[in-house]
Parts: sequence; structure tokens; C-alpha cells
Amino acid sequence: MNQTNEERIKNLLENFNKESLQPLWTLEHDIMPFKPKPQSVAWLWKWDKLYELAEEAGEVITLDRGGDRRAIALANPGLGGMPFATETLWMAVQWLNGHEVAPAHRHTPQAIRFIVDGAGSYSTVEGDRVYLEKGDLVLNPPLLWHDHGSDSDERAIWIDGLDIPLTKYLNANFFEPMGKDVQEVDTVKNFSVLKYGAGTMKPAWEREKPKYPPMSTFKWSRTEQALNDLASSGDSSPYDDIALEYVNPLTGDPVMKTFSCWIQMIRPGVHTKAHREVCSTVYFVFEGSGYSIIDGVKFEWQKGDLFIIPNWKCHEHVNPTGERAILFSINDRPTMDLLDKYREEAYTENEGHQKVNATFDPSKK
Ligand code: GTQ
Ligand code: FE2
Repeated sequence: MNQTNEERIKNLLENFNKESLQPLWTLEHDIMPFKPKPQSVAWLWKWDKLYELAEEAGEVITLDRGGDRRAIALANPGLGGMPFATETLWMAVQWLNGHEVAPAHRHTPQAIRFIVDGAGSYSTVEGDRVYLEKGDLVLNPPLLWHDHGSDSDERAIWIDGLDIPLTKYLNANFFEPMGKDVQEVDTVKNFSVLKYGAGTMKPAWEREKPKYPPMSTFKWSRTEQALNDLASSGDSSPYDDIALEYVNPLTGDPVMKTFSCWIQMIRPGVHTKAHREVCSTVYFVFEGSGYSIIDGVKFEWQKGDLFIIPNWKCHEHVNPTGERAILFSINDRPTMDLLDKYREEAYTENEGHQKVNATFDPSKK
């Protein structure tokens, strides 16, 4: 008996399924949407709560020798329980007790730390021991040995940004414990900062253009000076106000290959224009308070809070206070740029400002 076309289609689809095949015409725009449809959602974590939980972890969780870190990851509620801030970025709060050692290891994920309170702690990156102070950016390129330690009685606390989710997706993760707690150090303290930290000048006898910045740390005093100088220049970004990207001083490239680090000052009274970009960003409020409007939702932030701007969500920043606000952030724009996928679009309605439809409510997961 002859089958109808409908019956043949039904049959065909069943056979596709049996053979582990899927025809594009049934997939709609799930795999090729008209525009990015991120799974990660705009979200905000309050510092008071993060601190309270990290402090508790500092009391009850010991650092296992040969392994781990007391790092607590942001788990974006849109990512189905994965410990990832966005589809590509990891962000964690790390707590190190006084005189503690986080043992040496190395891995392929690229890492940075931004120091909230260093309190006499240090990080040794490939034999270069740098002391951690508030506002420092510490770099940890792939496969460089690193251990963290403390010479003080006080706890240290910082945030870690890594490309763990991207590395996992690419199946490119390698991890190696060193087998001993701390690396030997045969250079002076802060060696790479002393040698290369000026940034705009370099030791004259060296000609290399290293793939990663030659200094392990960008010190806060220089960063703050750069922000103040840029503010004095009279120039600024309509979308980000006084925004600086940390770069390899010898190449001008972002400090990591897969993600970039920014520091920005939203000056008192500034309300930036909205735009959207093909990249995801994790923000950390280093100083001050204000709010950001992300896709029509108002996210009020204060010192220490962390928040997410997912891919292709319109965003603008506001500092309604009389004090400067300083935001540190990481974003995966370098990945998009390298793969030729970056796009940007200004929000043009209403003079570039979104209407606020709602205020962020963390209870609505
Ligand atoms: O401090 O070495 O948040 O290896 C995640 C993985 C921190 C670290 C993290 C790590 C580290
Ligand atoms: Fe690590």
C-alpha cells in the first residue's frame, strides 16, 4: 500500500533519530537564532552575603595539601547549576587565612586575581613572588606554576577570574599539582613588578615581545593614577565613562588571550548611554555605589557586589552619588575578536537610555 507523504515524513524523522541524525528544518532557530540568546542571565551577588559565607568557609574548610583553593564560584542561575558566571567566564571569591598556604599547581585555564584585601599575602607565579595589595591585578597565564601564601595573621580575600567554562567546552583542560606546597623563590620580592611594572618603559637590553605581560601584577597606585589622568584628559567613553583596559605593555594586547580586564570610573552624576555587545562581562564594584540598567532591569550595586551582563543585553551605568564609583570587570571580548564574532549596537531610542521596567529581585531565580 502506498504511504502518504505525511507518513513518509514521520517515518523519515524516526529514522533520522535512530541513526543519530537531526535535520536542520526541524531545529527552527534554536541553533541559528536571529540574534544571540544567552542562557546566562543578568544577576547580582551582594558582598555582605559573599563575605559572610567566605568567612564561614575560612573557619570550617581546610586547604587540602596537593590540591585546592578556598574559592567560591558564582553560579549563574541561568546555567542550570553549573558553577559558571557566564558561558565562558569563571568568577570566584577566594579566602586565604593568615599564614595559610594554597599549594602550587598549574593549569591551562588563564587566570587573574583582583585583590580586595591582600593583608600581607602573596602569590608566587612561576618563581616570581608578588605581594598582594588592595586593587592590584595579578596575572596567571596558562601553565605557570602558582601558589598563594600569607606572612600575616590576617586573612586575605580576592576575586579570581578564569576561562574555565570555555576551556571545558573546548576540552582543553590540563591540571597538574606541583607535589610541593610552595615554589622556591630566588629573586627579590615583587621581582617582575620592579623590573617591568613601569609599563611604558622596559629594560633596554630585552627585545622580546612576550605573549603575556612580563609583570605578574598591575599595582593599584599606577592604575588609580591612570584613571585620574584619563579623567583629566577630558575624553571618555559614552558607554563606559572613564574606562581602561589592562594590556600587555609590550604588545598592546589584552592581558589574557580569552578574556580581558577593565577598570573604570563612573564619575559622580554620570549616566552612560546604553549599548549591547557580543561578549559577556562580570563586574566587581571596587568602590562607591550606583546602578546599572540591564535589559530594562535596574541592578543597584554597592562596594563589593558582583554582577553579570550577559551577551547582547543592553546596558548602561549610573552613578547618582557625589563620590566616584570604580568598577573592575572581566569580559570575553578577546575571544569574540579572535574568532571574528564581535558586534556592538548602540541603543538609540529615548536618547540612549532604557526605560526601567523592574528592579532586580534575587528571590526570582
Ligand atoms: O587560585 O589557583 O578560583 O586554580 C579557580 C581555580 C582559583 C587558583 C580559582 C584556581 C584558582
Ligand atoms: Fe590555579
